[in-house]
Amino acid sequence: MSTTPEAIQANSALRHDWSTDEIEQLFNLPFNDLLFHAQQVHRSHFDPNQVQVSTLLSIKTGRCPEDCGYCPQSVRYDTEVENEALLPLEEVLEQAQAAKTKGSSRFCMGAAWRSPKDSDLDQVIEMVKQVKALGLETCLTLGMLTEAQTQRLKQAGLDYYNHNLDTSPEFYGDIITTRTYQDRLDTLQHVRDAGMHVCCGGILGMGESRQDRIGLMQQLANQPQHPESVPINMLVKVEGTPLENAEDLDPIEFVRSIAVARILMPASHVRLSAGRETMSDEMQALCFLAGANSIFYGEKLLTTPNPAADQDRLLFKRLGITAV
Ligand code: SAM
Ligand code: DTB
Ligand code: SF4
Repeated sequence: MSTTPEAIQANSALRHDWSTDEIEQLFNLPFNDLLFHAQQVHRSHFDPNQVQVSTLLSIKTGRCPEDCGYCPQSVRYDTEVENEALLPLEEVLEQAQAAKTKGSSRFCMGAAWRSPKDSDLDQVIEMVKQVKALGLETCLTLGMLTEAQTQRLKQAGLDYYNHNLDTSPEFYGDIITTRTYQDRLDTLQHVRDAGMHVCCGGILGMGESRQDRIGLMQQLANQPQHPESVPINMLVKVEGTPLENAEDLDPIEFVRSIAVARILMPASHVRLSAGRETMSDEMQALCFLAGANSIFYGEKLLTTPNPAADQDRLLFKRLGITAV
């Protein structure tokens, strides 16, 4: 594959027709060529020294009926997660204010539901309105949504909805059996139709093959519109889940995947999401060089640890990165 400036310019247009062969060719580039290509695409759409920061809060934790093989919150696995009912509004607002004070621009609220009940949604909508009123962007991840529910969330002013495809259609059934790939695509369509921004990505390091990583990237890039936000998670191996002993993914392959996501979805924020706790500073720096320009900020993801905010501030300082 050519890496001349002209070829890169042509390739950096927003495309929705990526073939698996083309994506494979990107993955197969010499590492330096791939990163150079990704960095050029990145620079044509973003300030390369700015990284968006979001903070996560689990607003309802554990006892989820789904069987996602990576997830510590599934009721089917014996993990150490402490179950918690829907948090009171005041507590959510306190956490949101703290996130804002620490420099987060987006507040993402996650619930361990297969899909929300309409009565749950009433309470969540109040959270969205009030978090927005603090001057933060809002994001929710609550599981599957109906068309009517997405309309209600849009009316409440929700900015982003996170719903991941997680992996390729072929590998998906090895990880989750309680909802289909098509169910996920349907929810994404409802979110898009309601006019909200889509946050959609996946997890690497679940024992999937290179071909599955290619399949995931293809699914993400070939949606009618690229997700505005693309979280790439490295599996956090949690004791008690079926994937607790999954084989480590080669970090270089992870960086390659970030670079491919950047090239395929040039104008999207690619988020270096779960799994940073076990990544070296050098690996994270390579991910930023490959085009990652968003992270989760704060000590905790939903239930698992994330690097301390101080540690991230120091890393950004060493790299000359500004949090936005
Ligand atoms: N229950 C909702 C759902 O599944 O859509 C929302 C919350 S769920 C925890 C959000 C996402 O977190 C999942 O789609 C998955 O991609 C990611 N996730 C969950 N457990 C993870 C783990 N152990 N490592 C990496 N990512 C994980
Ligand atoms: C996403 O792709 N990653 C975040 C967010 N979307 C909701 C969640 C990561 C969860 C990691 C496991 C945990 O902390 O429970
Ligand atoms: Fe439930 Fe979401 Fe965890 Fe799946 S990923 S078990 S749907 S909380």
